[in-house]
Amino acid sequence: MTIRAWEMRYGVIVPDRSKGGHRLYSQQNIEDLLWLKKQLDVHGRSISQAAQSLKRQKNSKPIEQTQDTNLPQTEEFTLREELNRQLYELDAEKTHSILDRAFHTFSLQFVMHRLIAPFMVEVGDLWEAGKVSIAQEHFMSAIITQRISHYFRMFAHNSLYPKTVVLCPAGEHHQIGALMFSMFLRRHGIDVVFLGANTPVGGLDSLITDSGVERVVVSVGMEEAIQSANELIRKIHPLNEKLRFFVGGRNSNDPKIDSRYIKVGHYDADWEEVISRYWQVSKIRGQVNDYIG
Ligand code: B12
Repeated sequence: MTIRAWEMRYGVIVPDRSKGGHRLYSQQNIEDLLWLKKQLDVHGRSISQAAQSLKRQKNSKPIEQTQDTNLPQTEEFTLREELNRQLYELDAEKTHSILDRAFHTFSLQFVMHRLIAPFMVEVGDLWEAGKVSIAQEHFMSAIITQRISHYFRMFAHNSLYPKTVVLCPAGEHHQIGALMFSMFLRRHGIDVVFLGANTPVGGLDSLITDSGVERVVVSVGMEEAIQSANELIRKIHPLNEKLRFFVGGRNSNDPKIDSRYIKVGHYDADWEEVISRYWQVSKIRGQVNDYIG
């Protein structure tokens, strides 16, 4: 009865029907049900929170095709559950080894978009529901920031690409999304200066004009940060009309955002398109290969 109620009310488990109208549960349906049950029993979440998380996971857009697509989806769930447990055990070593496993099993993009991003959203849900403290959330954010930053240094950059500054404007403390986009640029060989959270406009002008920066990327998660993102473009844009400005993040579609910003979507596929268009990655890569070849 409970399963049917979950199906009716939350629409997350939708079994096929036999000709006679009986429900036919697939292996995936069963795994989803077990996952939901675990969220309730082990993590003390409500069915509506767990169902929302499951829907979000299922609705997340497919990312670039990698070897990952052949791997069992259950490993992704297991890793996320193990990370979830670390919110309560707060064991840094174990958390790092879970992330080690994730990075060894899946590609960097996959770990960032399919594991870390949805997991952090879950952390936010739990925090909002009073089930996770700010200290637990900080613990996870700090470890994840360290891990992404660690990979950041491993990619060489190519000076033919436009040098890029990535920052969160004043009042914006959420920096993991900006770091993920920086990582993505860096992986494509772009020289990124990552300034991180809560960057005031004062002093940026000299950095941007004196160091050959050609692209400025801003992350706007909080509505309150829109004003500082707009102040930034108002002050910096007139210094060099050739500079291009980009905006991403949860509130980047807000109509209050200065229209000179080029909007970048949330997903990997959008990012690919933007960098090939505005950083001309494939074009320059061709030139480099021609040169080397
Ligand atoms: C971690 C966290 C924090 C940490 C951030 C640590 C850090 N170093 O980054 C700290 C403790 C600082 C924090 C503070 C606050 N937080 Co907080 N936080 C979160 C949490 C749990 C996760 C954020 C995160 O990292 N998500 C994962 C990343 C990958 O997702 P993302 O940032 O959305 O990025 C994705 C896209 O948006 C996009 N993206 C993001 N930036 C960019 C940039 C570019 C250029 C591009 C292309 C794409 C892009 O790409 C990413 C992948 O898809 C969220 C929950 C949630 N739903 O996200 C709440 C959440 C965002 N926080 C919230 C709140 C309310 C706060 C506080 C006000 C709490 C308080 N009372 O103090 C403060 C505000 C601080 C501020 N002024 O910015 C709310 C925001 C609600 C709202 N109004 O929008 C959320 C949604 C929690 C909730 N459920 O209520 N938070």
